[in-house]
Amino acid sequence: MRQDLIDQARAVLERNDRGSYTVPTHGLYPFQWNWDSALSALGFAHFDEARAWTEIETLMAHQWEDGMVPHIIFHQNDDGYFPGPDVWGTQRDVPTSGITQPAVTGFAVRRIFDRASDRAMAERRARALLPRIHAWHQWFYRDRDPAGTGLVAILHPWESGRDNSVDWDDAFERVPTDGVGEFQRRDTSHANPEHRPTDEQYKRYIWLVQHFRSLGWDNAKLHDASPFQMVDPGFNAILIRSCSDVADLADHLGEPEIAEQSRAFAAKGIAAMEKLWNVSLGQYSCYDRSTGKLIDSASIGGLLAAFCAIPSARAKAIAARITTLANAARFTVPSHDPTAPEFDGTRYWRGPVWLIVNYMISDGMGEAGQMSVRDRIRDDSIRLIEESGFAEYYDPKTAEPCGGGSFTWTAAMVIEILS
Ligand code: 9WN
Repeated sequence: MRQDLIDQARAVLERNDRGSYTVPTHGLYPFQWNWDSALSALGFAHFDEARAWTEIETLMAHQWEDGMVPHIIFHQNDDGYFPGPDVWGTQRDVPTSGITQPAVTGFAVRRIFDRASDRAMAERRARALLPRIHAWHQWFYRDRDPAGTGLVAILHPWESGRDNSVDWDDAFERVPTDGVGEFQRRDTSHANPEHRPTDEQYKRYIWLVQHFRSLGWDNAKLHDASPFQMVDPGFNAILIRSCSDVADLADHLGEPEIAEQSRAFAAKGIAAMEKLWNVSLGQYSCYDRSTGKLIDSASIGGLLAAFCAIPSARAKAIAARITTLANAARFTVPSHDPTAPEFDGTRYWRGPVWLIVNYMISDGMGEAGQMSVRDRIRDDSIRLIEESGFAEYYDPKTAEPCGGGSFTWTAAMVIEILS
């Protein structure tokens, strides 16, 4: 049965493989996405190590000169997705978006490196990737943390990867919609509109894109000019974990300067995470840098914090929180607390379970010695696949498959968990 699931997962990866990159799923997302690629490479590595390295190399080949790695690379024309390259207007030879996504690549490279059977290839390819990934991390701490707090801000919900999370609702009230004009969404013709963000949210997503475009996508200006500046614990935890992994890799590959700076980024970030602890929720939560306030939103972003080396008392509290959430839903970990009024079990990041986030949280729980929670998350993830196939996300109460089907990173996580 389990080998059967691994074989099915491999077929999903192969179907979405475009040679040197994979699409998240045919139709809905016809280009290369940043954190999808890094996490999908983990799945490829189990049956084709060279292909896994290529996935990450293709992503990093489109890094901007300032170090930023864009969230979408538009390798070929396809009008099945909105907003396309003409809306972004980033003026690059191979068009890309102008914002970034969670920096999970450092973690993925280290994991693929550690497990590689072809050691010579792994050394060669990791060595070439290391300075590029480090330059991305330097970009984050320079341009997204200009005051040197130790934590970086996202400037667009798409950067978090959790597009319509409840976390952004209040801040989004301050993002205007004037001047946006008419546009035609394409996502709602591929997926059930009830599973997707609302039109009102889309107008604000596009306003931010137009605003940043009017500033020439100059990353030295965007942070201060953005009405949306959000410090997301999950996003920061992923970056911190990647910095720690890059530090270890750099030690191994004889790059002491990269190791030292990466370790300093991680140490400062972990200390600063403490400011995001939300006593009333008993978990981490987002901090709105524009208003200077912690946001009382019980989302999975605050649990994903466990992906980096938070203090053991915090990891224990998160384990307890996940256990409580598990009692309110059949499948852990819902992307929003099922007892909260904003919870919506099928609408994207406002309730559904996502396997990639499950994987990262369970990994963090394992590192923290919280084995029963780790195993519960992994078991629930596989039960979801058995009941509902390789969907983009799932209703945590009913297991209803939501969003796109035959989803690459979902399949990659199944191979990771079962191999
Ligand atoms: C915008 C590709 C991406 C994921 C994100 C997910 C969704 C895009 C969209 O799909 O976002 O980037 O158009 O909805 O929220 O996490 O990387 O799978």
